[in-house]
Amino acid sequence: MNRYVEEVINGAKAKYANQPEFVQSVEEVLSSISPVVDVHPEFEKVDLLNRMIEPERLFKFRVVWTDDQGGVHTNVGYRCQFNGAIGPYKGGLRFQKNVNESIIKFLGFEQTFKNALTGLPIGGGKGGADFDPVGKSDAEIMRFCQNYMTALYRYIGPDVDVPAGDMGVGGREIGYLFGQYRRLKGVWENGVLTGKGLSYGGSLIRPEATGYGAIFYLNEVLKHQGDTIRGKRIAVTGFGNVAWGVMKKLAQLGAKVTYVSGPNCYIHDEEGVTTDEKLNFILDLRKRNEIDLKSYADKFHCEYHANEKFWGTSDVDVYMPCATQNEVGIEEAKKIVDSGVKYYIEVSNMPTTNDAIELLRKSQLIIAPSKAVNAGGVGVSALEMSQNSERLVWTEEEVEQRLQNMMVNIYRSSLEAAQKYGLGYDLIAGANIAGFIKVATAMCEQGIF
Ligand code: 2IT
Repeated sequence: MNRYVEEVINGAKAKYANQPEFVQSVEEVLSSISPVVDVHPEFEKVDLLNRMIEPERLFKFRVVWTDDQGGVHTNVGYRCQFNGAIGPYKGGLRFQKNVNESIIKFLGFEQTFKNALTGLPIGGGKGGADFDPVGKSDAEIMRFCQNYMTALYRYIGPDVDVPAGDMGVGGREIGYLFGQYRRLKGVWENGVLTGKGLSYGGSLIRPEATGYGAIFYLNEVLKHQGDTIRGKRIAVTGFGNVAWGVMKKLAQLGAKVTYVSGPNCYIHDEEGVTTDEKLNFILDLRKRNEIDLKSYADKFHCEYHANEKFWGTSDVDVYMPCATQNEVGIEEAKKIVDSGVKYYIEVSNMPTTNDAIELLRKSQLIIAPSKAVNAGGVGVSALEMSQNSERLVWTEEEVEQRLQNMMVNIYRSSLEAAQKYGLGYDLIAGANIAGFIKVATAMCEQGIF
């Protein structure tokens, strides 16, 4: 590995030893851009890598809210403006009880390269709170969102920083956040948030975008192998917004999701999650913050396995983790390799630990990285910003066509970057390199700061 790269990784490990997810993402990205740094010694002269792993700004604030019984609760809110070299900071908000600085920073770091890959002018950001939405009433969610926005509104804006949803933040939460921003500012700054409702500036296809984009990307991978999507069986983890989009697009293309897992169970539905009735059932589970799939298995008469994961099953063609970070560690990776399944397509942000990725890479598997595969979500967010700026609304066909072109371009630019550095069909390194070069170039041209 390049000496400067190694020094920066070791420095991050020492300095941020208490931020394991962040250090993991730094090591993953920097180690794969090592061949680029080899041929660009000028990066070290301007200490580009240490600048790149340090967020431009990180807000941490108190969010206090009152529950329906009058009890008072104090949470910690975050917004990380990681890198603004190529556009306003852009990235979602995650409301989940395990949220901390390490998780927000890893997501912001990943987002920086992902956003660069979309080809659109958006910088990297991420935020959230250690607020647990599970079991909260609608009124409690609204009050939490309002108080979160009251703390944050001065520091964001359509040309400054544009949050969106992530885990625990969907259309309902974005509505409350937007309402509070508008109330406080007294201006129609429609593009301050994305993932909005259609009645007040949201984009068609934004809810579906991450999942649809992932399938458009998978389609390119399959084409490269002389394969097609029709008839494919897919195993997904998670049944949130992303997995739902994956299921819906697969059904349209004559393929199907046959395995779905939750945190403590999985179902095996050989007929696939393909009908509107099943897809709506999944949507409804998510709305209710349900974490079990027993009700799905009962209603649609399929296999249900409590306290088990499906890794290792061989009667699928593609594994697509769509749940959360580090869901695939070394044990899961061994089972995936042994299963003989050919494709491992990451969808959720950093679903695989670094040692697991290393193991998967040594096998015959074809692997695609989440920062490319899931970029359609933020990509359509950027299209929502465009529509808000021109105060126009694009048709479903127009947005979907742009999304599809974007995913094909992301796939191609990743592949070209890998080939340029002699790495062959390495979609992981290719995505990191293509995103890195764009951000690095913009930073270098803008001077030292
Ligand atoms: O991880 C992600 O890319 C998102 N949660 C979407 C971010 C966005 O700004 O739409």
